[in-house]
Amino acid sequence: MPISLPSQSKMLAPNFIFGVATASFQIEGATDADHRLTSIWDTFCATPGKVKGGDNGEQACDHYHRWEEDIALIKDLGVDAYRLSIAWPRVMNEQGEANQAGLDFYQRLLTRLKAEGLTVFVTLYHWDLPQYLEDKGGWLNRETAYQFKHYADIVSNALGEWVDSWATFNEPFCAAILGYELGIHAPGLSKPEYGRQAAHHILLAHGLALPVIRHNAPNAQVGIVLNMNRSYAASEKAEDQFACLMRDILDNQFFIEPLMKGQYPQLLNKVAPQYLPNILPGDMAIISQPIDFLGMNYYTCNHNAYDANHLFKDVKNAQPVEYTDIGWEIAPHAFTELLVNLNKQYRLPPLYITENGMACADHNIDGDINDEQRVRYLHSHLNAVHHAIEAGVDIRGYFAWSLMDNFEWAEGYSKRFGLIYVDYQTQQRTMKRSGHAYRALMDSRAG
Ligand code: IFM
Repeated sequence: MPISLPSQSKMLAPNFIFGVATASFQIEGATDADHRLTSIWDTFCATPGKVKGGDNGEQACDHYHRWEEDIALIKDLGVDAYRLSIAWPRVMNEQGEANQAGLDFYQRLLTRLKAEGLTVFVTLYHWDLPQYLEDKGGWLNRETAYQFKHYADIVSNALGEWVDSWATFNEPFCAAILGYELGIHAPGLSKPEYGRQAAHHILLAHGLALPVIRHNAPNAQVGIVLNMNRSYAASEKAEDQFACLMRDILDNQFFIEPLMKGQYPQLLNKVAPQYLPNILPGDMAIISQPIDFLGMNYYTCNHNAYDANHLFKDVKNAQPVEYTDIGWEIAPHAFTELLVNLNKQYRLPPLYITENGMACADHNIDGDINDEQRVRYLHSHLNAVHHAIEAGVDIRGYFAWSLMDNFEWAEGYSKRFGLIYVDYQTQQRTMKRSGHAYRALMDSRAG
């Protein structure tokens, strides 16, 4: 089955950007190279029971040494753009000075990406906080937001020449809530008030860094990447409708509303004030400065029933539906609805779909990785984006997650999201059927 779009789709126009995405800790490996500092994910991986199979990022896809081969693979896919992240622990030392050896790696990488004619999207923070900052409180410490501003200054100064688009953060929800409220990601803390305070400091860090990046890289666009799932109620019952509303508020609106409107969802004051962080005067104005784009990562939807202790609890869709290998419901219609609803709620800047994809239990059988389910997923979700554009949402690009299989956080290497299969024993890369199908879609645009 091919991945196709209606022939009149705006997504086939030359100015719509197609790309693939990765993140530093998930692919780079080489955790000891060139004076790299320890990150919170190194520590988390080394803590027994935190990551499936005891996996860690020491080797990952060895991209730190194989980046030339990986750029050739990006070119093979025929895409316009590549989205990557910078590892903070590689490019700074504990004194807060630049680590030139780490910056050199990214300079080589970015120079080649530009020489290959690719548009470069860089994320400054995709979860690998230096451990020494966590030891001082991490994102619970307001000072970390100022450290991030300094880091953004150093990196945008050193690398600005090659970067077309800067995102300050990837998925503040995951960094803050999974890391500090639910304890399932690094640093593994779990208190409701921690998650929201960490989120506030991350959003503050975003706002503090914006003018700095704009100053250092005036020709690039600057924004932030949020992840969102469409929330549904488990039933028509008022209490389940309320649960759904709270899920949407706590997971989605809590992150977008401060950016777009300079406030946290007002309903929290009434029904769940324990989820409101400490805010200092002026913070919300810093957070809500205009951005050039909003990145949106979408994978799935959720269904919610009322729970007296936690306001909502996840339930399975009562309808027979398809799930991915990581257990996420496949719901392309929810993707369109999410985008259209956000567009009604907010005056959004241009959007990029900065991640979308699925985990499949892939097997390499004599060089053929038959991931037809992923091909169907990409087809249906790209068409969901098309429908959102038709409904008036300003979407400028789409990045498949991910270029290649990689370290899937608490799932270790057990879940594969790549368009390219990675054999972790040999580090051999093999294009999956989804990669070939994505390439064919790219080719279909030519002329
Ligand atoms: O692998 C992650 C990525 O790092 C952030 N967004 C979701 C992906 C799949 O879980």
